[in-house]
This record gives sequence, C-alpha cells and structure tokens, in this order.
Amino acid sequence: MEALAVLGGSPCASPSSLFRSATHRTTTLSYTHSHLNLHRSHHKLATFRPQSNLLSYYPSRPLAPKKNRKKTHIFLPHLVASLEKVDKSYIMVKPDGVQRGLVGEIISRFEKKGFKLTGLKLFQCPKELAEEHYKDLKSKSFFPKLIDYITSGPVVCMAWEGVGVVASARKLIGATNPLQAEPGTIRGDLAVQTGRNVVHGSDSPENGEREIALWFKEGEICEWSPAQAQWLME
Ligand code: IDP
Ligand code: MG
Repeated sequence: MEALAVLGGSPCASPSSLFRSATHRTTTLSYTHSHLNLHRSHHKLATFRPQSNLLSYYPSRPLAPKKNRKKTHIFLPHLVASLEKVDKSYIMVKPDGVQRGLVGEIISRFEKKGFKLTGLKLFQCPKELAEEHYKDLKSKSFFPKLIDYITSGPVVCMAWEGVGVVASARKLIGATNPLQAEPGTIRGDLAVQTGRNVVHGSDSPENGEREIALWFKEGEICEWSPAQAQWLME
C-alpha cells in the first residue's frame, strides 16, 4: 500500500516556485506501507535526503512497465516530520485573532492535538521586531502592509514543543490564503483573507528556534513535563 503525506506550505504555488522560496515550503514524504512499521523501524524516517536531491521525481505508476511510467515531480525538502525528534514552533495569534476573540480557540487547537506549550504572552510588537521576523518577505509589495498589520494591536506569542510540531502546526493552521485553506484548519475555519489570516506558524524547525529566540526573552520559556505525556506517546 502506498501512502503520500504533504505537509505545510501554500497549495497554489508550483513546485519550482516552492523550491526557490525559502518561506513557502511544501514537503512531500512518500513511503510504502511495508517500510512504515512504526513499532520497529520508524527511526528510518528520521533520516532525510540531502538538499541536492530535494527535487526528485517519483513514478506515478511504480509498478507499470518502465516506458509507461509518467515522471511526476515531487518536492522533498528537509522539512519532513521526524517521528522521533522534538521540534519547537513559534505560533502567534495575530492582531485580528486577538481583536476577534479567537485566542482561546486557537490555543486549544494545539493543546487538544497534544503539543506542549512552553511559552505564552500577550505582546505589543514593535516595528523593528516585525521587520526582523518577516525579513525574508522584505522585497514583497505587501511587506509595509504586513508590518502595519502585525503591529496594529497586541499579538499572542506562543512557543510549542513536540515531535513533528512544526510540520503538524502548519497543517493545523492551513494554507496562507484562508479561502484555499481546508475546512478544519484554523485559517480554513476562521478567516477569509490572506492579509487577515489570524495566525502564524514557523515554516521549519530552524525558523522555529530562531523565532522563539526572537520573540521570547531568557526566562520566559518554561520547561515542564505534562502529566498526560504517557497517554500521548507510548
Ligand atoms: P505563512 O504565514 O502561511 O507562512 P508567508 O508567505 O510566510 O505565509 O507570509 C507571511 C504572512 O504575510 C502571511 O501569513 C500573510 O499575513 C502575509 N501575506 C502573504 N502573502 C500576502 C499577500 O499576497 N498579500 C497580503 N499579505 C500577505
Ligand atoms: Mg511563513
């Protein structure tokens, strides 16, 4: 049996544009069921292809004779959810989410999923911090409006921890454009416009670490052991 998982990113971008953009990442993980024995060999999924081999192709009909196989390009960046490594993600309820009274609803999506909250604060973001946070988007025409938006009122800053939390949070959040976000995702359920898409989530484990260090001071992150841990992970 064949399984395919697509994690994070905007569904409307082409694979080549995704490859060029550091901020839009779509991750495709292909595996066969026989390889996915979670009890015995899940550690194999923690090892990923090198960057040079990221844009690969995968035969759409792997069992068909070679000449009949279509070359289907898939994107295989480093952001594949490891089933072992604990990641950190910076999640932020944006000013529209705070103004619309969605803070509790958004926090509870991550809580219910089973991730661990390690940092939480209501915060008025200064312009310089917003610019640093979104520095990869500096050249975009919407950048000034984005900075105005993020600094227009208090945000709720959160640090979340867990196995695969970065990729999973991107799925829980949904596509950048809320009209393209699936129902059931935060943006799919609670927003209608890209410029008012209520929540931010880190797009890679590296950016998770970077953003948490940017938004939280030393001493604001709390290390603790949730009582429910043994009921979430065997
Ligand atoms: P993401 O939040 O889904 O990771 P990014 O491409 O990293 O999406 O963009 C960061 C934020 O910039 C978006 O969440 C959204 O608030 C804003 N943004 C992105 N594209 C546009 C646009 O075309 N118009 C207005 N705002 C945009
Ligand atoms: Mg982003």
